[in-house]
Formats: sequence, C-alpha cells, structure tokens
Amino acid sequence: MPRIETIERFILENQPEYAQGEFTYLLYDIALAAKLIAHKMKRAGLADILGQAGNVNVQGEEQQKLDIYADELLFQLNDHTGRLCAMASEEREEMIEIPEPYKKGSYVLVYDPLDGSSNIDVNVSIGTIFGIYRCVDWDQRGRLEDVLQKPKDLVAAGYVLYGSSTMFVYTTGDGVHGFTLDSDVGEFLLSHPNMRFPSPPKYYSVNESYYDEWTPGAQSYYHWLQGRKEPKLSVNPTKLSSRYIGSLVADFHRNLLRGGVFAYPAEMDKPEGKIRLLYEAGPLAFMAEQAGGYASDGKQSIMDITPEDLHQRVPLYIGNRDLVRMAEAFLRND
Ligand code: AFP
Repeated sequence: MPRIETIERFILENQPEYAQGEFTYLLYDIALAAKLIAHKMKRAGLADILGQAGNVNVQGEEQQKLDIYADELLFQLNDHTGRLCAMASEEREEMIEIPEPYKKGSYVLVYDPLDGSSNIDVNVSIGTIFGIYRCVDWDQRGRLEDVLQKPKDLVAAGYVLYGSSTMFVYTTGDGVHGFTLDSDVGEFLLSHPNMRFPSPPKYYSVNESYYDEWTPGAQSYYHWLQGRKEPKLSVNPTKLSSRYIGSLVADFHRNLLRGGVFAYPAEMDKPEGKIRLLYEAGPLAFMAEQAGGYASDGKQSIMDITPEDLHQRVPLYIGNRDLVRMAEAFLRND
C-alpha cells in the first residue's frame, strides 16, 4: 500500500528546529481555513455565494461575498490563538492588532484571503496567499514594523489554489511541497513533494492588453518571450506558449508545474505596477526561490524590497530564473 502522508503529519515531521508547536499549529490553522473556504465554495454553489456583499439571498439572508468570508475566517481562526503578534490582510486598510484579552504570540501573518476577485463570479480558479514572519520585537504587541518586513525575512509562505481540485502548497525554507485535498475524507494529502520549476519552460503569462502602456524594455521582453523575428532583438528570442488566467495563484501554480514566467510590468503612468508586495509578490517570491526560480520587480529581487506601506504595489516578473533574469536585462536600459 502506498504511504499516505497527511499535511499534519508532514508539517510535524518537517518542522524547522525553531518551531515549538506555535508555528506548527499556525500552519494547521491556515490549512483548516483552506478546507473551510473550499467547502464553502463547493457547498454553497453559485447561487448562494456569488454576487455582491449586501445582496439578499432566497432565504432572506444577507449574502456575504466569498472574499469577505475568507478574510473573516482567516482572522477569526487566528486572532485568539496566542501565536501571532499582528496580522495584515489585503482586504483591510489597516494592520490587524491582536485584541487585548488574547495572548500575544511570536509570529506575524500576512494574507490575501481570495486573490483573483474578478474570477470569483465566473467560476474560474482563485487562491489564498499567505506569508509568516517572526515579530521583530518579541516583547512588544504587534506594531507596523513587524508587518513591514522584507520577503527575505519570511519564515514560511504558501498558497491555496481552489481549482479543479483544492491544493495547499507551502514552504518553510526547505523546498516547496504541495498537498491535494481529498474532499471525501477532508484531508490534504502530499501529492507534489519538492516542487521545482521544470526546464525548459513552456509558458509566459501576461495581460497583453496593457502592451501600449509598457516601457520599451517590457515590450521588447514580451517580443522575446513570443519568439518574434521582428523587431530584431539583441538576443535570440525564445518561444513560449501563452497562458493567462488573471488569478496570480493559478498562473503561478501552472508555471511552477510546467515552467514559465508570469509578468505584470510597470506601466508608463503606473510605475508601481499592480501586484501587492506584502500579500502577493513577497510570499510567492519566497516560494519561487525555494523552487529554484526567481522573482524581480525588473530591477532587483523582490526578496530585498522593504515594504514602506501595507498596500504597496510592485511590478512583478516571477518564474524560471533564466526567464526572469532576461526580463531584468531587457529592462536595464529603460
Ligand atoms: P483582483 O484580486 O483585484 O482581481 O486582482 C488579482 C491580481 O492582483 C492577480 O491575482 C492577477 O494576476 C492580476 O491581479 C490580474 O490583473 P489584470 O486583471 O489587470 O490582468
């Protein structure tokens, strides 16, 4: 009989030396939130959960939009456990403090509860992204500086993909491991140990409708990815196939399995790009490096950028290392 490895068992057997239960249980709680969100999506069906928050359903109850549900759930599962000193969510303006009656813990949780919101209402894959830092000062209750840390300082990061199956993929700095939810038994089972970007890569993922807004360097890089013969480039073009979902988790996951690059370039009048550093680019950059890849804003590693603001945005190039390095080369002269 093949060995069955549940996520609980895997986390326990592979916990980093410094983890003394607190960290391990924090990961469990996120995996639990993932199961509950996946269950809610499946059970409620389209009629009940889609649509705007505030709509009234057939039972006369006010509907809660799925991204708000996911945000509340992650908050509620983590505010009282004594494992965190602060949280920050893409859905909330301000940093989340751990309410006073509850014990303060040593970790910080940052999360995007449901990424790819434009895909929620049309039944296309979406995801949850999270990152875990250590508190800067373990004696203090959470402060902004605990949250505004470089992705390089992450101790764990991961995502949940709600697709044709639900997957939980995470790293604690010792490789990237993927688990698939067996919904009959309600367990995440190890299905993708040690995930690495394969080479040669297959795909590029970019929303080319913004082409006219990109800098010349980004446009040339795009031509290079497409393998165009004209205009002539200083380096021989590669030739990748195009795939774009518009849910970063889904695009990243596919490229992690097949090899490729996701790009969301800066635009002439939006130099900061769109992707959020703290909740999207940072955690995925940490995962990419653990999977042998790389993430850049076009000039420097995402891992080295210190966020100055909770909702700071960055241009993003992420995937196979060589493809991202080539983006930096094209953007050098912009
Ligand atoms: P939303 O959650 O606001 O839909 O944004 C999702 C996202 O940040 C990321 O998941 C996608 O890759 C990217 O935006 C898609 O943006 P475009 O719709 O501009 O291509």
